[in-house]
Amino acid sequence: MYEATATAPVNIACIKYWGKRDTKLILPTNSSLSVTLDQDHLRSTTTSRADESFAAGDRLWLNGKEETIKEGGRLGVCIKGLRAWRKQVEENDSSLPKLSEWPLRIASYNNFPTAAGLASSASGLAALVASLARLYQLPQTPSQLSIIARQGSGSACRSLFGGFVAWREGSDAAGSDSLAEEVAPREHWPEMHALICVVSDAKKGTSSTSGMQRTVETSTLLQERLRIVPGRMDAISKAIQDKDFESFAKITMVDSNSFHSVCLDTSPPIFYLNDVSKSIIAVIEELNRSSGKIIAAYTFDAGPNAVIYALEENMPKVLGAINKFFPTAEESEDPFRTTAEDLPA
Ligand code: 2P0
Repeated sequence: MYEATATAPVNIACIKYWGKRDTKLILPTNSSLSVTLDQDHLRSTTTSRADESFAAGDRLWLNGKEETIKEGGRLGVCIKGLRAWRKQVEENDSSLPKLSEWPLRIASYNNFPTAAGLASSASGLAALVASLARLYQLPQTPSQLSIIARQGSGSACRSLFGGFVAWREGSDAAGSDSLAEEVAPREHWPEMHALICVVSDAKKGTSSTSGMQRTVETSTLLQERLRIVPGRMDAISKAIQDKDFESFAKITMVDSNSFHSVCLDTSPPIFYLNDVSKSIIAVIEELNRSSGKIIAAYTFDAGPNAVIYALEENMPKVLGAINKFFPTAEESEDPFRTTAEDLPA
């Protein structure tokens, strides 16, 4: 029996992926850029085993519950792609065991609620691809593996790298250049911290996959977004290189708002933000105004939960504001008793 385990963290996009130009190959309508969170908090861990004596057919468990691996489905495509690479490696070296011919057993765990708008598909698929690549001892680089992970879930390709990561939309119809690349490693800007505010851990209403397809089909505003995003990709990459927090934050917030605007411009409209999310926006805008400079950036994905980026030195101030206005249930029966207007100048 051969076995390998890999972990992959969640990534949170600053420039959002929203829309596919090819739904089968998962090719995006625009490039995106994200920050991969540290391993110790939100992550998926996947163990893959190959054994000649396993009954025929691959099987997979997600958080202890068996999931069907459909032929041609997203998981099936990832497994097939990695197996094909292993087969090539075996053909070049006949001394290797024929792992590509053996059935697989795969178990994956998240250390956070699945489908709570916390990008579980990204870390899950990235951990799956990383564990199989390790099991099969593939020589591929993380960028090459990201091409496979992308076909499991678009945002998963970015979780194969730590730090600041770009997913290039690419121009090839087959998707060979639609891959993830490191913009800067975590160590380049270790002062960058992320605060996750779980507004709701309920499963989200409109899935990203169906929501973004509806946006592509019905939103005219999306065309304007697609015109603007390339400039934002360049500007935020430069902000990261220069460790220019204010520029990074401005672009992150405006792109989150642009993404939620195209959701609203979709027919029927998609609402991911709730009243608490909108109050968090107000608190952060007011915190930045009263600080005389931008010290925090909010961003929201396909759900109401906020992620707030801030430099380590400013995180106590951000936490203070969030805790004041959004005390946890134990601290207050009425989380709405104060408003952004009450924030001290
Ligand atoms: C992102 N999201 O860039 C954006 C922002 C959600 C909002 O990537 O259909 O789960 O599997 O490719 O990757 C969520 O989309 O969609 C996503 P599929 P995915 O993080």
